[in-house]
Amino acid sequence: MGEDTEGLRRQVAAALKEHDRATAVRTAVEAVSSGAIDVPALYREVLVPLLHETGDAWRAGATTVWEEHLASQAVRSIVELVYPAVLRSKAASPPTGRSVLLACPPEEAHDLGLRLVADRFDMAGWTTYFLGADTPFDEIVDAARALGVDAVVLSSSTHFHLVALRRHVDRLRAELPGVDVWVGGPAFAVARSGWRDDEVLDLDALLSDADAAAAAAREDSVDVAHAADEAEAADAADAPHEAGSEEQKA
Ligand code: B12
Repeated sequence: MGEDTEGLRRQVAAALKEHDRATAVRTAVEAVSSGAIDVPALYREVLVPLLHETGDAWRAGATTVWEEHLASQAVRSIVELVYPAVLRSKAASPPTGRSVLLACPPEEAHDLGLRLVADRFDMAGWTTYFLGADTPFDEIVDAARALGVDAVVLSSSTHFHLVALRRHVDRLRAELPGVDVWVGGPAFAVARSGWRDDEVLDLDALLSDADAAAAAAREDSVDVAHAADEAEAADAADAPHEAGSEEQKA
């Protein structure tokens, strides 16, 4: 982490420690709008560590539940306020033509992590549909069908939700043939038995494959453009006669 990023993380954390939501939000949002930090680095190096520290402090009894709520709501405000920067980044990436529905399964309240994941899909050129926390199973199915998505991504933070999640994923697969169903989130860092590797999403791998495919597509289009340029140059080499004849005509 660069010194500036570390400084920003400390400023936002200090403001939240003082329960000063306005300063925390303004500091983070201005850092993005001034170009001091980009959104992926803000998430990775400032917001995620800050929330994890808040959770650790709560578990250690050093932070109250309301302070944890205050911090996570301030982070939510920051995330929504930098969404236009996410959309600019999305507009600059070639569209993948793929779409993803992101939801927390029933009874899972932790949706902030998944909200950040949605932005990463957006920035990689996917079309995203984010449904948030505690989404009823049938609504996930209906939305996936109505929107015709290519993939459904579910997040779980609490490991005691994993048994129910296994059931949901199996049912989703049966109800949505041809749709990729992936899971992820902190619960999988605690327990992963009973899950296949291809079910637990490796986001970096998926999005870097997509980046590589997009780069290859760009190269192909550059090659096509070069071929077109070369063909044009060859035509131009023949052209003097024609141009000359045009001139003569004129
Ligand atoms: C904020 C918070 C809450 C908020 C949630 C706000 C919200 N809408 O999201 C509220 C107050 C609602 C809450 C409630 C509870 N919480 Co809570 N909470 C947290 C806290 C402090 C931060 C979570 C967070 O937002 N993290 C920041 C995000 C950005 O990080 P992340 O979730 O890890 O996500 C990142 C990656 O994991 C990944 N990711 C996430 N999802 C996915 C999905 C895919 C597919 C992929 C590829 C990647 C991915 O991408 C993200 C970006 O890098 C954590 C502490 C911690 N260590 O995280 C506890 C924590 C998750 N909570 C915990 C608990 C126990 C609870 C409660 C049961 C408390 C209670 N007794 O009521 C309830 C559960 C409610 C429920 N039914 O789900 C425990 C979970 C323990 C466990 N191992 O199961 C934690 C770890 C706290 C602790 N240290 O014990 N909580």
